Amino acid sequence: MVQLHETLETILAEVMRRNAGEPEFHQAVREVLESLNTVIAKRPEYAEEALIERICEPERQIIFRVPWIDDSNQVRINRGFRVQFNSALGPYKGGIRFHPSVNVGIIKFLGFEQTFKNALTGMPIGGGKGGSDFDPKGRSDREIMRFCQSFVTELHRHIGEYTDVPAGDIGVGGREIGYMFGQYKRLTNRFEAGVLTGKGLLYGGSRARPEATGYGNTYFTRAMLGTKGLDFDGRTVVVSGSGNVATYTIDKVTQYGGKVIACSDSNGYVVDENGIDLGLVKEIKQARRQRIAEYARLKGEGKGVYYVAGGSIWDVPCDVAMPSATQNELTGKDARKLVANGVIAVGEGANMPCTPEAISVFQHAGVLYAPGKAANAGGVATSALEMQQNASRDSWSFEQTEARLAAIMRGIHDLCAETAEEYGAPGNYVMGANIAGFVRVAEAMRQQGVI
Ligand code: NDP
Ligand code: 2IT
Repeated sequence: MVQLHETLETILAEVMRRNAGEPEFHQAVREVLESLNTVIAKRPEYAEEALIERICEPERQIIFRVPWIDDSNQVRINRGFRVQFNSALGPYKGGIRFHPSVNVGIIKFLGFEQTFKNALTGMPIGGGKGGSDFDPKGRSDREIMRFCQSFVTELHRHIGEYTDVPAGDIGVGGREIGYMFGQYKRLTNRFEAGVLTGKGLLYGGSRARPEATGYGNTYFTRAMLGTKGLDFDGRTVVVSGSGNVATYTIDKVTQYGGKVIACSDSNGYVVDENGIDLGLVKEIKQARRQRIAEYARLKGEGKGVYYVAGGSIWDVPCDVAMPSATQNELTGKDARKLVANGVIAVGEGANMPCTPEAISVFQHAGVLYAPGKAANAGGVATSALEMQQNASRDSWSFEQTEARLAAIMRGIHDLCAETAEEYGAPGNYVMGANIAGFVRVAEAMRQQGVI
């Protein structure tokens, strides 16, 4: 652990006291504060007027009851959250997560990270995050619809195209956004396309939004490899998860000549030494909504195809690791295993998937490491492009949208690399991303007075 400057240590202690029992939030704040050691030495104005303390305190936190009726007519209760973290750069923007592990600390860490990520994109969006402890697994389509309708019946009064613009995250994809949009429209009597992103193409969605996070991480990781004269071509890659981010990471890595040999879900991982068959993953996950174990069953075990229940996907030797499932899924032990197996780069598709110990292992071993708040920013950046299309009542081609995404990711990569260099930590993308994101948010807040 990096020793914090005295001022920052005091700020962290206060954040931990005020947000007791929220370890993920503490972890996310600590990482950013560690990067600010050099900033406050160089730019002392950023330690004045409680600017850092204000950035660590969400502007607004909403917690609400979500009652709904299941298929057996039983009344169920879940808890809904929206943390509106920071609006210095634009309306709050960030996804909604449906997962039983969701609590206020998880949503807070995600909203905090989102604020800096959104700043890095250069788009006019503030940071927010929401969700529920609702578990969509095994629920019928009708149950999902009723849940989404009830969730938005409360959420609708807090969101809007100029206020707060949610999108998807774990457990929330195109289907759920559709149900939420439909209910928002009924409640407000407004076809307000810009209130949600990740919509279907027929009613204001953007081309390339489903692909954007996975594609974006691939562009970022490729740019990072490029700084050492390396590329994906001929490399073996392991991608954890098999949801939205993982799927389109596999797609783009394969297009660049990489061979993705493993992916996973929360039950276990599948290895296919011939290269993961993406069509089959999509059939299992998007059409049938089944477990990844089905992959090995349908392909037939043997000939380089096998499924491992439980276990760690990071035991599979690879050149590039792209964690794309959830927070803290890659531990220090996993990182040591990856390093021993010769990993050269790690690109985070998920939010905070590597533990602090894992990051430290990679950095000390000289492994190229791209933090999620920079590498996975392509999703939210394309959401901002969706808002732009909605505002101008336009619809861009796939090629045009993807070209904008690629340019934004190149911009984020270069900004992080240059900022790391400027602050005396060349090649350290964690420092680069945290400092560049922080400076943009902090500067906008300074110009707007004590807010
Ligand atoms: P999905 O719901 O589409 O997929 C999530 C995948 O991760 C599933 O395979 C899921 O397995 C697995 N997973 C989820 N929770 C756990 C867990 N606790 N342990 C092990 N595996 C788990 O979500 P996304 O692909 O959208 O999101 C993945 C990550 O990327 C998240 O960290 C999210 O915050 C981040 N992200 C998403 C963006 C987006 O645009 N969607 C943008 C930027 C970041 P199972 O089905 O078994 O639960
Ligand atoms: O973590 C993320 O950046 C997302 N889940 C996407 C947010 C968005 O508003 O598109």
